[in-house]
Parts: sequence; C-alpha cells; structure tokens
Amino acid sequence: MDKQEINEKLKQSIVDMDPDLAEEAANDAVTAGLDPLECISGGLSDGMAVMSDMFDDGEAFVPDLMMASEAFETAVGILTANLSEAERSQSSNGKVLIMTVEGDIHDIGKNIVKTMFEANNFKVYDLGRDVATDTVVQKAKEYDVDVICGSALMTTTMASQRDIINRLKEEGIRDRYIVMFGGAPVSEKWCEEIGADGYSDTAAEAVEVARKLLAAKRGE
Ligand code: B12
Repeated sequence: MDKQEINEKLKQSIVDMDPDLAEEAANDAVTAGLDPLECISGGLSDGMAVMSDMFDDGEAFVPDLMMASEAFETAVGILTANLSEAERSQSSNGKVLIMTVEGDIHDIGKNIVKTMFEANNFKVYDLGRDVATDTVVQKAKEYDVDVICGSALMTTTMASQRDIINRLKEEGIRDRYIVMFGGAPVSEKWCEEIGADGYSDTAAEAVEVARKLLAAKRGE
C-alpha cells in the first residue's frame, strides 16, 4: 500500500466510524514508515472534516460523531506511540499548558495541537477538557509555563477564552505568558478583541506562531 492509499484508508475509517479499520490503517501507516503527523493532519483530519460537514448538514448525529472520534483517537494512539522519545517533549523549546476551555468537551483539535507541540520539542502539560478557568491560571503558575493554549469549539464557550485573559489580568500576571487560542469558531479578530497574543487555524501553524512569539519575547 502506498502513502495515498493508506491516507485514504485512514480517512475512510473516520467516515465509516470504524475504530477497527482505524487501527488497521494506523498500523499500515506505521509499517510503511509514514510520518505520523502527516497522517493525523492529512488522512484522519480529512475524515473528520467530512463528518463535520455531514453533521452540519443533518446527515450525521452525535452518536456518529462519538464513534468517529473513537476511531480518530484509536488511530492517533497508534501513530503517536511510534514517535521517538526525542520527538516527544524534551522541553527544549518551552513549556506549553493546553486545554479545552470551561464548558466545552470537544478535544480532538486540542489533542492534535498537543501532538504537534510535543513533536516539536515542547514540554506539554495537558489539562484535558472542560477545564475551569481557575484551574488554568493555577496550573500555569504551578508549572511556570511559557505558553497557554486554549481550545473552544462552540461560540458559547469562546467566552471562557476571554475569562482566562481577564483572570490573568486580575492577578497581575498577564505579561508572564504567551496566550494563544484556537478552535473552529475562533478567529484572529476574536483573539485580538480579547487581547490574546496568537491565533492559528491549524495545529502545524500553531507551533510556528508560538515559536515566533517566544523568540520575540526572549528578544532573539
Ligand atoms: C466531533 C464533534 C463532537 C464530538 C466531540 C468529540 C471529542 N472528543 O472532541 C461530540 C459528539 C462529543 C460532540 C458533542 C457536542 N457538540 Co459537537 N461537534 C463536533 C464536530 C462535528 C467536529 C469538531 C472536531 O473535532 N473537528 C475536527 C478538529 C480537528 O478541528 P478543530 O477542533 O477545529 O481543531 C483544529 C483547529 O481549529 C486548530 N485548533 C483547535 N484548537 C486549538 C487551540 C489553539 C490554541 C490553536 C492555536 C489552534 C487550535 O487546530 C486543530 C487541528 O488543525 C463539530 C462541527 C464543526 N463544524 O466543527 C461539532 C460542533 C462543534 N458541536 C456542536 C455542539 C452544539 C455539540 C453539543 C452541544 C451537542 C449536543 N447537543 O450534545 C455537544 C457539546 C457538549 C459540550 N459541553 O461541549 C456545535 C457547536 C455550535 C456552537 N454553539 O458553536 C458544532 C459546531 C456542530 C454544529 N454545527 O452545530 N461534538
């Protein structure tokens, strides 16, 4: 099987909501020595984009999405288990705190962003999903992170992103951190409006944005 066929199989496993097929396709990718990150941001994400459109058009429903997510996570688990130790978190580039914000349980995109940071030698602290704003601020201080990354997938929970900024300001520690937000409904304009430092609509670009902001902050 060549790269294109394997990516097509990964995509199909999401559209078919089939964790077994996802496992098989991920193992094919590992055997073929494909770049795990390309498989995640390519085949698997393409499949999730199809499911998103079907959901928006009323052709797929919440249980379908949960099965598709399970297939997605199964494949990501196999693909990332194959990343070398060096590719996983050495903390050499900086420390990142990541979470899905309060009130929001969507974590597929957040997990992809996390994987990209880990693969680029950032130490990542993942707080999970539906994380209280208080917890975000407390953990940022505890782990002394450089970057805070918050994901929101619903227009309603974008407000929790603003809450994070406001809480940091209230505590007088806003300037200590680079704060970046993302998620499907989030835009550059929204990030500017609430006073965040960075935005990206893809996981790969998120790492680049963080790198640039960190370099500027460190005066490099
Ligand atoms: C999958 C899904 C689910 C799954 C989530 C499974 C999981 N473990 O995440 C399940 C079935 C559980 C679910 C539940 C619900 N969902 Co839902 N769900 C989706 C769906 C179809 C896809 C989201 C997704 O995973 N996309 C794929 C990922 C890869 O994309 P992404 O998250 O955008 O991430 C990329 C970028 O945005 C960026 N990025 C992401 N995060 C970050 C963070 C930073 C810092 C940066 C820089 C970048 C970045 O990088 C990522 C990779 O490139 C969307 C539809 C859509 N159009 O988005 C609806 C959607 C988000 N859901 C929606 C709703 C309403 C719900 C429910 C309330 C449904 C219900 N009635 O129960 C619940 C939510 C409950 C809650 N409190 O959160 C609505 C939200 C509407 C709104 N108000 O805005 C949407 C938009 C569907 C719709 N059109 O109505 N959902």
